[in-house]
Amino acid sequence: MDSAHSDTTGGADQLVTTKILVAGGFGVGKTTLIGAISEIKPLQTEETLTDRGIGVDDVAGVESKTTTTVAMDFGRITIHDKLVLYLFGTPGQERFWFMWDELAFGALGAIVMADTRRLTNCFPSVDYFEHRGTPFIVGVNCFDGAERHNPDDIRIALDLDPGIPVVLFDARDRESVKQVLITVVEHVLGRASAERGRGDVPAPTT
Ligand SMILES: Nc1nc2c(ncn2[C@@H]2O[C@H](COP(=O)(O)OP(=O)(O)OP(=O)(O)O)[C@@H](O)[C@H]2O)c(=O)[nH]1
Ligand SMILES: [Mg+2]
Repeated sequence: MDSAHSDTTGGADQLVTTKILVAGGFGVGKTTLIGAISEIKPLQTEETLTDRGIGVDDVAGVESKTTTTVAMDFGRITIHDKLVLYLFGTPGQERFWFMWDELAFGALGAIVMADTRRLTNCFPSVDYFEHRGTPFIVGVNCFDGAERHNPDDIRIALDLDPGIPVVLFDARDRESVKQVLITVVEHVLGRASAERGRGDVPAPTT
């Protein structure tokens, strides 16, 4: 696992900073999530969707969407006085996927966002993190009017490992997003401690 940009090796009193990626298909709500939770004005790289995207950009389900992320989103959230998360949102459209490697560098964990109306759109993100070995969770953004599904059914539909958390949430709601972030941090820590237990990675030095 690549952790060059995250510091989780500090002692109990040290501030730990962690980079978390927010990924998922076009229009699933990545920019919305970071905007809802960031304590700083989020960096956004939105460009207007124009007629040239007709036939290329699938806006089904998010017809009111007028802009798209062309590079990245960035935000920051202090979970508690010892833990700060830096959030990096990926661009959802396939023509910008070449940027994912750069954005993923140093990330300790990821949230793959899904929309049950367009579930297959999150497959490339799931594949990407599985191949990279980056711990990830799936956050199902519950759009108004979208059918609700049980997280276990979604896990089966996505063919996920049983240990990967699947949570339902609302990307516009700060408290709901905070729960998702806590879930991803706990998942990252749980996986790191399981790997240490197997002797795959050394215990952190204090
Ligand atoms: N009803 C509802 N609308 C949402 C929700 N989350 C996002 N939206 C809307 O859905 C659209 C998509 O949101 P974005 O946050 O731009 O999606 P994105 O994943 O960043 O999109 P790209 O970067 O273009 O891939 C926007 O119009 C949001 O206002 C949600 O939970 N419920
Ligand atoms: Mg976006």
